[in-house]
Amino acid sequence: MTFDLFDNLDNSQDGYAPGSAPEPLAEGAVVLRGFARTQAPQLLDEIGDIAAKAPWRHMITPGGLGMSVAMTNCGQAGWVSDRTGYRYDPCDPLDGEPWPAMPAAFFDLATRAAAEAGFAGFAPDACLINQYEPGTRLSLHQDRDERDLRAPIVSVSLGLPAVFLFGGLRRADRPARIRLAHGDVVVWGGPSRLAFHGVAPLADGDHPLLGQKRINLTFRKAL
Ligand code: MD3
Ligand code: FE
Repeated sequence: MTFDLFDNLDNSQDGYAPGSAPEPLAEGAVVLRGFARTQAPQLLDEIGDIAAKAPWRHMITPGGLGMSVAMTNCGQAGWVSDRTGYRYDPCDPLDGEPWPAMPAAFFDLATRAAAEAGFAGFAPDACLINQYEPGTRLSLHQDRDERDLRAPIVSVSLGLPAVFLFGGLRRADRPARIRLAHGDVVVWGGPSRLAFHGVAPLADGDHPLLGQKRINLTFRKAL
């Protein structure tokens, strides 16, 4: 007879038990399955407040194409893209106002996750918030607009599950496919910090908290 502490949870949307051991993905990259699950309703409340001030928008790449991911930001700086390039900007270009402050619950979650993964003292000053609907994808890219690449990036997945593509240091390296579900947190640091990565087109689904959406928070030390 075996006992499963998580027998009572409906994992059908998620597939993984919260609080399980950190799962190494690659050098410097660690998955914390379900780490954000209990805070998710509060995070979603805060995201609603942020989007009321700094609305979701589809940014334009320097190549002139609209991104399929809808984005907003909070914190001292926000990631923006337009015809002139990518940058971190202290203000929302839609209204020239500072981005909404990073909620304490966001900062707390990101610093606790980073510490679990060996990055004690991580102090994010920017949080990019990505919203996906079925069909939305994010093509392979590197995150290299941050000043200090020694700081990790912490990502929090909410809502519908996604297939995350995790490649190598060269664009041509064939990416691994990793399922990221509601509440999963990933810390990307060390040699993984400059890995190419992306998100496969989101599959249809219906999440109890988010309906037909996935939201991803990425915490960065940008400045
Ligand atoms: C690996 N977001 O916003 S999060 C991004 O799910 C971004 O919305 C994806 O890539 C999303 O830039 C993926 C996971 C992630 C974020 C940053 C990374 C993985 C990373 C930076 C370096 C290596
Ligand atoms: Fe990225």
